[in-house]
This record gives sequence, structure tokens and C-alpha cells, in this order.
Amino acid sequence: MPTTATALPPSVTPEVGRGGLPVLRVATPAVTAELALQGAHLTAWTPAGQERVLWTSQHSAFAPRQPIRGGIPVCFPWFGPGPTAEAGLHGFARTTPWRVTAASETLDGVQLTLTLTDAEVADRAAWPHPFTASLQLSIGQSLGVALAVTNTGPAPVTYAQALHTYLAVGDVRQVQVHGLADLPYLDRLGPGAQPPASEPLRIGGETDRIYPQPGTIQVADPVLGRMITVTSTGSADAVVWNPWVAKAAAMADFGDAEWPELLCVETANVLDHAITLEPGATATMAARYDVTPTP
Ligand code: TA6
Repeated sequence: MPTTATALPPSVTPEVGRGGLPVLRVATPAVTAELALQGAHLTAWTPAGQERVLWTSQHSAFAPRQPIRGGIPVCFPWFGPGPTAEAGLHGFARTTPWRVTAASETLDGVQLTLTLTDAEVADRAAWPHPFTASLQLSIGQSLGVALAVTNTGPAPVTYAQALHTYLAVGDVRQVQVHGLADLPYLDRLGPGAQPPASEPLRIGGETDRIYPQPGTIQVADPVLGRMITVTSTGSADAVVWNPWVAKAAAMADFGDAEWPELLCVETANVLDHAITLEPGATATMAARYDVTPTP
């Protein structure tokens, strides 16, 4: 079990989680959360008085080097299929254990920093570049997640990234997504580049779209009576995804009847917006999630 490289505040407890994966459990009067060290993967975040805000499949694998289906997968250093046939979907960061390198608690909640370097990645053949990545989380009534990547090598390096956030919703067919109007988007289901659609976006089928990052996206959920606001910085793309019926049924780690329970709103730099870092440079991409009750 990877140990934490730093002392933990009383509200953060290391435990053996599902499938034997080491996790940190966060519990304060304001919030509960769970983070798997594998992938620095936040698998649960529930502000006091709210329903869970992050969705995780009841059928997810929890096993070494297996992706966790739900929460906030940290997709790095690529998004989607890898550079080689052997390279897993969405990069190696999400299936590699990270180290806890800082932990503290304030009135606003718990702050955690986890770190990953190239030396700790078992198989870097698909992307053999020196790097240091850190994920800073601020876990309270709101959630802040920041992914900083430093090029520790002697040559420029290019990577793609996403905070692939699975938001829990009451029924995806009834949510309205605001903030994407007037934006052309890439429909990844085949049609390709599309003109702006009307506001708000409603989900009526399998949806897999990349929008030029608008900055703030709001998911209005009439079933759970809340609005989730996603505010991103340092990202040029937003990905919106729901597998709908057929794709959910085709995924072994996704329950056939789970697809109405979630909508992925992902903060990303992908495709033409991949990041190129000069030696020694650092780039940070961050997202903040706020939950407000709605009448
Ligand atoms: O971001 C959308 C997407 O690329 C979909 O095409 C689908 O492959 C999904 O990600 C899978 O994400 P996950 O992180 O759960 O493996």
C-alpha cells in the first residue's frame, strides 16, 4: 500500500478501499469524500446536505492498473485512444498510484496534493518523456481540482489532458446544460464539426461532444433540485458525454440501467489544444465545482 509522504489531518484517514485499493477518506462536518491513490482519483464528493455530486458506477472495477468508472479520472498524457495499440484509453496517470505530498485542513475544508513523476510510471513506452504532475484538491462545500504538469526533460513535450468528471444527476434526460450556446462543437459520434446549437443543451441520446471551453458551464438538475456550476481555467476544451443505452450496455464496468444517473462535463486540453511545454515550464488546468439548491 503506497504510504503517504506527509502527515494527514485528523479528517483524512488512509484506508483499504474497494478491491484493496488504498484510499483516503475525508470526513468533516461540511463534506465527505473518497480519493483512491491510484490515479489520484476522487471517487466521491458529497457536501453536507447534498446528494452525492460525483457519480461512480456500481459496476466499476477497483483493481490495480484498471480504470475506475466514475468520479474524476485524471486523463494524462493523452485523451482517448493512446499513441500505441497497447496504450490504455485516456493515458497512464489514472491507472498509476500517486503519492500524497501535502495535506491540510482549514475552515473551508481539506486540501490535498498528490504527485506523480515519470519514474513512478510502470509503462511509459507510449509516452517516454520526463515530467512531474501534481493534483491539488480543495475539498469542501465546493470542490477545486488543479492539475499542474512540469516538463522536467531537456526537450519540448506535448500532451493532452482532461479532468473527466462524472457529475451525478437525477435523470440526464431532464437536465439542462447552460453555457454552451453560440459555440460550435465537434460531435465525436461521427458528424464531426457542428454549428452552434440552441441553449440550453438537453441530452436525448448518446452524446460525445467537444466544445471550445466557455469557462463556466451550469448543469440544471430539476430532479435533484440543484445547479452544478463548473468553472474552468487553463483549459481550451469542454467535453460533454453520456453513453446512453447501447454504449452503457456495451461497457462491462457500466450498469445497463445507470446511464440516466450521470453527465460527464470534462475540463480538457485535447486535439488541436494539446499543451506543448518547453523544458522546465509548467502548465496548470483547473476546475471548480459549486452546488446550489434550486427551487
Ligand atoms: O470523454 C468521453 C469519452 O472519451 C467517451 O468517448 C468514452 O470513451 C469515455 O470517455 C470513457 O471514459 P472513461 O474515463 O470512463 O474510460
